[in-house]
Amino acid sequence: MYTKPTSLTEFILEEERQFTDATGGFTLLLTQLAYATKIISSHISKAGLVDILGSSGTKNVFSDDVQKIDIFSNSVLVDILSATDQVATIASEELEEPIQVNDNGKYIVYMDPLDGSSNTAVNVSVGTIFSIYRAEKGLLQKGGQQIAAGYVIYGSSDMFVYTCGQGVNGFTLDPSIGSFLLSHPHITIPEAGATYSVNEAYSPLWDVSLQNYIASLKTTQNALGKAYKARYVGSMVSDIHRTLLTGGIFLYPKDQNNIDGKLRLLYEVNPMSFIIEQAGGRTLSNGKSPLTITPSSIHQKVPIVLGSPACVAEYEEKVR
Ligand code: AHM
Ligand code: MG
Repeated sequence: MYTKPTSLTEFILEEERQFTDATGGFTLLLTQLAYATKIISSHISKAGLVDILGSSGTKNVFSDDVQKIDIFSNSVLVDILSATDQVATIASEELEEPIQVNDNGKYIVYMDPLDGSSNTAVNVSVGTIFSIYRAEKGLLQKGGQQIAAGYVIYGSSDMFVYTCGQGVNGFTLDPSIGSFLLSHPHITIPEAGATYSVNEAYSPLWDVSLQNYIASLKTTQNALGKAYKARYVGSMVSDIHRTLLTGGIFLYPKDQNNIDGKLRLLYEVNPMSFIIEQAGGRTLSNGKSPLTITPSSIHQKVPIVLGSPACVAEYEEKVR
C-alpha cells in the first residue's frame, strides 16, 4: 500500500494553521529557506569539480578565513530570504553588520550560512544554521524569544531539522524529487548517551575541574552503564546532530586563550540550544541555559555544554 510521505511544506503549513492570525508568511519564509539550502547542497556536492573550494582571500568579522563557499551560501540565503518580503533584518555570521531588508517584514533571521565550511575541502558534513525572531522586539533578544530555529546538515543524506517550539522534527531530502520529507518525527534526545564530544587538544588550557571531568569519563560508565566514547567532527552541525539522535554531551568550553569559547550565541548556540531543549535535552552556558542570556552584541561568543539530561547533570556535578 502506498503511504504518502509528508513534505516539509505540508508540515509547516499544518503547524501554521494552528495560529488563527497566521497569514502564510511564515510558511513562505521557512519553505524558501529550505529552497535556498537545496541550492547550497547542490553546490557543495560539486565541490571538487568547480572552483568553489578554498579561501576567498578575505577574513570575516572574527578574522576567520572566508571560504568561497561561505560567500556563495550567504548570498543565496540573503537573496532568497529577501525576496519573500517577510524579513525585516538578516544578521549573518559572515557579515559585520545586519542587513535591513524590508521595513514591513515581520521577522529577524540570524544565520550561519555554512558552518564548518573548511570541512568541505575534505568531504566532511557541514551545515546551515538559522534562528528566527519577531522583528518588533529588536535585534538583541534572548534565545528564549526565538519563534523557530533549525539546521540543515549536508551529509551522506541532507536533513532539515527544526523546531517552532512544539517539539523537533527532521526531514530528509529525497534527491529524486527534490523535496524534504518527514523522516524523523518528534525527535527526542536519549536520556543518556555514551559519547562525549569536545576538542581535547585544548585541554591544557581548560580549568582543572573540566580537565578532571573529561578524564573521569574515560574510566567511568554513563547512566546506562556503558563506557564513554569520544567523537568530535569539528563541524558543529554534525556533532550536534549526532548528539541529538544518539545522546551524549557536546562541549565548546572557555579556555585560557578564549574566555568565551568560540561559538556564537546568536548564530550557533541559541538555535542549537532551542532544538536540544525542545528535544528534551539540557544546555548550559556559564551555569545557565544560554536561552536566558540577554545578548550584548550580535557577534557575541559564549561557552556551551549541551546534550542528554543525565550527561549534562553529571557535568554540572563535577565541573565548577
Ligand atoms: P565556523 O563558523 O568558522 O565554520 O567555525 C565553527 C566551527 C564549528 O562547526 C565547530 O564546532 C568548531 O568550529 C570547531 O572548532 P575547533 O576547530 O576550535 O574545535
Ligand atoms: Mg559557524
